[in-house]
Amino acid sequence: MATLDSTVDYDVLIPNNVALASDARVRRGLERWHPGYIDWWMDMGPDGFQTSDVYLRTAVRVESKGADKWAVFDYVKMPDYRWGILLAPADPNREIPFGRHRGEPAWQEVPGEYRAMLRRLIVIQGDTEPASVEQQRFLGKTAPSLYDMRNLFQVNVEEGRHLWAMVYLLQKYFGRDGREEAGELLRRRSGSEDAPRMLGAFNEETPDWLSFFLFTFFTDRDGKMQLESLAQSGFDPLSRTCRFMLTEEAFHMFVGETGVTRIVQRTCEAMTAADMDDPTDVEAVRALGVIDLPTIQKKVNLHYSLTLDLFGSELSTNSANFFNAGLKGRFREHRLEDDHRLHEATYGIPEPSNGGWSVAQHPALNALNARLRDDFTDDCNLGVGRWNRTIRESGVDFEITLPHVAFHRQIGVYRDLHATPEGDLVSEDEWNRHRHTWLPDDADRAFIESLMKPEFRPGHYASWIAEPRIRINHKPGDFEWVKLAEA
Ligand code: BYC
Repeated sequence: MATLDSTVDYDVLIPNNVALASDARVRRGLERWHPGYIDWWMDMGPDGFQTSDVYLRTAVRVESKGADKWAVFDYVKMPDYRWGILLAPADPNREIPFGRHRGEPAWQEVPGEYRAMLRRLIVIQGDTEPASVEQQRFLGKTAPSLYDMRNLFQVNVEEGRHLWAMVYLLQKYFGRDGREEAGELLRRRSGSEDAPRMLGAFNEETPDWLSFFLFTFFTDRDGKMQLESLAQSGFDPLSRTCRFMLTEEAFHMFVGETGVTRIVQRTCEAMTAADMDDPTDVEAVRALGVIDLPTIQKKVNLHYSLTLDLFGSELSTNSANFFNAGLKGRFREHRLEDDHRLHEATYGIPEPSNGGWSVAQHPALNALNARLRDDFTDDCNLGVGRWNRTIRESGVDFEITLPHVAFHRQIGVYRDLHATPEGDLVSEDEWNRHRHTWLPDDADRAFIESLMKPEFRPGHYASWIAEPRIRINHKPGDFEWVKLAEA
């Protein structure tokens, strides 16, 4: 019988609230997968810190009940982290909220006709989780503080747990091919020529801490949008899994947003202290040992555009099929007020017209990726607004903006266009001539890299980033977030 309590059973090899103890087949499958996962973590997880004690958050139940919080904090060596299988509590009356099966009871087993589609969605979601750990594996060595290092490792172990979440679904509901897919998730590698990760942005490098903060701001936010859409799924185990993953995901975006805020704040403080009022005087600002705002803007352009590609093509029959089938909904579908079937509805997509842009209407069912991407942009703009407030309050005259949707796209309806960040269409030659003013070039990368020196003393921060205002679990400023193991 399924566990009614939302507390996790930690007395077993694989902590869970899905009654694994009484599900011998799945338990054996997961126990067989476990050593490969640990091997992968040791090979591809944070390099050089596996024996350090890290002050980590671990989920112990799937919802907070009064004084009993859903997670506890303590020092843990990362390979000993309790990666578990945690699903949000079941609602026995839940119905499929959208698509052609709307109103039918949510599926507790995989609907045969949609098996392949569902497996594909779960595999793609699963593939991104280990990919991000691989992309970030060397960052610990250049952490600007122990606080930031701890946050990086927290994000990493939770991505590891999210992989477990998808592997559980594959093993429990997809039999032999689910087990094979679970193995493949450990075989592919970010950036590999032979066996790359499935989606573009997950094969890019995350070479420095500004990239890390922008990745967690933008790309983890794609994770949030996709998980919100999958949390609506008519396949109830997927919905419940994603709902709990979202609890953890919020922290990842907090890391990204506050990380960039602290960088911007430090830059503005240094400029003000040096009585400098031209933020575009890149060399002079860099000489202060901080990251100039134009370079941050270029990195924003890069990470935002790479992340837009993760939404797939603006017009997609796949997304229409996912929706019609009741497998993947819209962002917070349950809060939307329409027929949740979308047969008559349309959705506007910007397209070039007469040297400018106009909005063309398309069947809403085909435009679901564009809609989710627009919801993503709205969500991003809230955070960008907070960065700009920090700049404004310091008296510096600069504004960070998100580039036009057609800028630097590799996937979807804009991929063959050459658009500037403002959305002007230019020739390929002109675009290439200006590329270095819109996207980071080798000199920008070399400058950022030159700042990436480790700062491992408790309570100290690298020159280019401000101290955080909010600390995890109300710990004091000189708290030893990571107890580094002796070399
Ligand atoms: N790169 O109809 P299309 C996260 C493929 S992040 C390479 O345009 P569709 C996280 C596509 O697979 C969230 N290939 O798009 C964040 C398809 O291939 P097939 C991850 C791409 O299918 C940070 C073909 O092109 N979760 O959690 O409607 C840290 C035509 O596809 C790309 C999900 O994405 C690309 N960028 O939508 C850690 C949710 N884009 O089938 C974690 C699950 C498209 O013809 N996935 N293609 O061989 C989905 O919902 C959909 O698969 C996508 C694509 C939104 C990705």
